[in-house]
Amino acid sequence: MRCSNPACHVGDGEGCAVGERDHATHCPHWNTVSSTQSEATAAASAAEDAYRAHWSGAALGLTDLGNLLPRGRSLLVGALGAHDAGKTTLLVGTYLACLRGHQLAGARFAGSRTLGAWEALSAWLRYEDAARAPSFPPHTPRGTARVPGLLHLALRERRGSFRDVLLTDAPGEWFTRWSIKEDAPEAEGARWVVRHADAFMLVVDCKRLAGPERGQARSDIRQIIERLSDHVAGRPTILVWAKSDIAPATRVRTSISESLRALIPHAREVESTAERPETLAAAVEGAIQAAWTPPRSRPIDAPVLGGASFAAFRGFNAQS
Ligand SMILES: Nc1nc2c(ncn2[C@@H]2O[C@H](COP(=O)(O)OP(=O)(O)OP(=O)(O)O)[C@@H](O)[C@H]2O)c(=O)[nH]1
Ligand SMILES: [Mg+2]
Repeated sequence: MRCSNPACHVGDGEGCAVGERDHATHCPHWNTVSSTQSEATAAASAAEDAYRAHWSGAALGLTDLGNLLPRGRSLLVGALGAHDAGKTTLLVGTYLACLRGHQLAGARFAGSRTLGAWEALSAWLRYEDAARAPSFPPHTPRGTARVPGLLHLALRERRGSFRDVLLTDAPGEWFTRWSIKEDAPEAEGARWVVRHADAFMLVVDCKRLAGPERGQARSDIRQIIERLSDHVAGRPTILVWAKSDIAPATRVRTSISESLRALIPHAREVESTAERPETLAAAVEGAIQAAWTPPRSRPIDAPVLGGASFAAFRGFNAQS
């Protein structure tokens, strides 16, 4: 049985979206369902006196954002890059740094609605026993979703300012497709990220740039930079040289940096490697820091309206 509120998944075993412990009796949305059904659920939930949160801990989708975003300022960091570039590794490294008490952009970890998703990813990196050695998380599945899975970190600064930070964990194939053909149906998720992100991390795979496919890798990266430059419109951008433990040839790196400077001049460059986990969090931190305070709007130019006394009172009259 489902609740009449489309953003509520109480019927799937989660908590009530508006926070009612006994949703069957008190929630106005649930009460719109037939009364015999609600009596049956009321009896069932009376036996279960525990409070359940109205989120599952899995990566967030669009309906979850409707519940989360009204509570305060949020910022969306889009992680762009080809398949296998190292996007998910960057995100997991950031979560693990938060668990160790690391601050991001001067703010402390203050919770997450996607703990289940974070833990599912970071379980791959943890040492359990000798029979199962730690490994990198698996490839992000392409699936059929139209928007990426969003991982959530709530961060609170010492002075009290608070942000819900959403990090996109999208499959690299979306961005490669988008860079080749912007309006391709398979690139819908990439278009969503680029439209909504407050800051971008463009993740570049140093290992691929140093390997036999370096020619193709270089032209793929240039294509993504070029496509992003059409949409970036001044939003903070960080190019992350991921897997920097394997250095590409200097001329390959220089040519990519030159393309970046020509097309997205305000972009910054940082390096990260899983061999030094603190560099993973530092790269993500750079993007969060840059987007923490939204850009100020441009000052309004008050027009000079002539000699009308009302306009003079408003301070618009240059002659008075
Ligand atoms: N040498 C080296 N290899 C790395 C590093 N980080 C990730 N890798 C390797 O790169 C692979 C891909 O990393 P992911 O983080 O899953 O890449 P992704 O960009 O999320 O890939 P998709 O989900 O397929 O788009 C991992 O399985 C590792 O084998 C690093 O810092 N150094
Ligand atoms: Mg991934």
